[in-house]
Amino acid sequence: MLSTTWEIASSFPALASDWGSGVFTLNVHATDVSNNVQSPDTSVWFVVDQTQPSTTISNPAEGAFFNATTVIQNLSGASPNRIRGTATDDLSGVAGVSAKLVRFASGATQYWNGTAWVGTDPGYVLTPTLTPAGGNFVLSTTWEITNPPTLATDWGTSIYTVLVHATDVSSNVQAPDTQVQFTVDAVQPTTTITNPPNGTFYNAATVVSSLSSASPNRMRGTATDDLAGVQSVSGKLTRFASGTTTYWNGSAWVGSDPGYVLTPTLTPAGGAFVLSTTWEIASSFPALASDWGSGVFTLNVHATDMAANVQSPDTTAWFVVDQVAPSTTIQPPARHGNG
Ligand SMILES: [Ca+2]
Ligand SMILES: [Ca+2]
Ligand SMILES: [Ca+2]
Repeated sequence: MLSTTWEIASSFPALASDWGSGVFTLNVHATDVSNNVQSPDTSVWFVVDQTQPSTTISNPAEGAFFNATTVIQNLSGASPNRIRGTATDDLSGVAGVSAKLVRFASGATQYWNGTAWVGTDPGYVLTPTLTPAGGNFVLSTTWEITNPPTLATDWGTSIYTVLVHATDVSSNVQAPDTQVQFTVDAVQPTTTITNPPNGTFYNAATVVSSLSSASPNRMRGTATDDLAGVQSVSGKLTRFASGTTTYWNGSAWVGSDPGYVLTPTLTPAGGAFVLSTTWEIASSFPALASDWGSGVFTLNVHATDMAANVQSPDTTAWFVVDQVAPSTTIQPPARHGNG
């Protein structure tokens, strides 16, 4: 017989656990009826890889906050300012990484399909580029998404989740996905000033009892945010008296603007997703009537949210401190008569 086929029909590794993982070589040779033995052997190599690849997401960080400017700078910019991470495999190599970008807005889940947000899950349509390119025995690579939302208006204001998984050359698919959640907040926080009421007149006693005493008799108000949460409130106190504007620097009135040196305390404390809080200037305020002096005062405050959106313009209240008693004079009665 001059031609035949062969097949290993018994005694092979029967189970995946028999095979294990590794690089295998199969050697065969034939022997003819005259006992000539083929040399060298015919051989093939192949890989059995039973282990999933893995991924990390290095940008954005879990729980990150972005505003309309920083989301573009960090996630929609030139490399490396994109959604990115690493992919690794144990043996056969990283073949590809698949990604999905989801947001939760207005009570609905939406999916980025590469050009728009849609209501139906299009699957893992974001195909990151790999550096180095994936392939046989590429055990470590980085991935980067090149088609995220490109404009701040594309991003909008929402809570987002990036989900990624890698597939290896042996078609093992990572499960579950690696994911991070982050927030894009494009909306400024707001503040109110509840004390002093705008346009209030104080004297030496009432300015101290109303603004420089124990809580709640201090300069105070509220701060609110739409999504990311109130991070801080900043305040400035200005006095106009005798034709001159001066600024409270925390301990004295000075001629050059020191900026927003008053740092109110927040109750509850500011932080992620704290949408409503109250603020109070609890320290470094003018404590005594003599600290206040007399004049027309303006209190400026603004809030900053966790996404670094700064309220603009400030919320302001003006008030008067007048410590001088009015004076009266008695006009002598006019003399009558013909002088
Ligand atoms: Ca593998
Ligand atoms: Ca906000
Ligand atoms: Ca007066």
